[in-house]
Amino acid sequence: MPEDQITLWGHGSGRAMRVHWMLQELGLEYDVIPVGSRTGETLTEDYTRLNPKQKIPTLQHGDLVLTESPAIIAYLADAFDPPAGFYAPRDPVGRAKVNEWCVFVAMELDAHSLYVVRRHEGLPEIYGAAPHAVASAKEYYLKQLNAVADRVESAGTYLFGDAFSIADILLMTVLDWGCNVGIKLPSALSDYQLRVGERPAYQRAFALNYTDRTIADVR
Ligand SMILES: N[C@@H](CCC(=O)N[C@@H](CS)C(=O)NCC(=O)O)C(=O)O
Repeated sequence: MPEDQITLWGHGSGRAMRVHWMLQELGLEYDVIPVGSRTGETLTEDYTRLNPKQKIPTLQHGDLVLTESPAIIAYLADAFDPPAGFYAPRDPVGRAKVNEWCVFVAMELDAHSLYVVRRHEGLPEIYGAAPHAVASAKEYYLKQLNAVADRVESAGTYLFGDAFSIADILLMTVLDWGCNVGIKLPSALSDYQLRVGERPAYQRAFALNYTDRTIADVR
């Protein structure tokens, strides 16, 4: 594969949306292989060779193959020059603070909260119905969101003030996801969601990622 070629495997999910969005923010050209989750397309021999976890998204950049949406967008922020207004610090403290928010969103809001809802409310036939776990995961998500609402109110437009970052990409995808499973956001975060949703790169990525849905459908 040419060393600068970028290929994104995956569409139709919030995790794939993160990568589409970051690529759009950076204005990069890329090929999309529209592999969907739970379609059987992640289970083929070819795809499993690329991503043994049989999940989307997967990014190829030249010879590099990368999985895990937070790691992929962090790589892209490092590998390419950020556009004006995009906060991609190169110093250890700046990177650590962005990373702190990224890990918080990926662990507390995604893995420990919404993914529990997804598994035990959305896919009971695979993971088993667990109404208590679902109720507690939703409650936990809302509790953790309070910390985010405080930050957004004091920081300004984005998590890091006027500058947009990969932490906002992750946060926005879990806010959309929370709305999609019927969780009402605190007003500071629904304002943030409307504001961030105005970004042209978000809208382009949304159209590419969710070919069968509009933004209104996920909110
Ligand atoms: N931690 C991974 C999660 C990837 C993931 O779970 N992807 C889902 C779609 S959002 C998937 O491919 N599911 C297919 C399956 O579990 O069979 C990431 O953030 O990239």
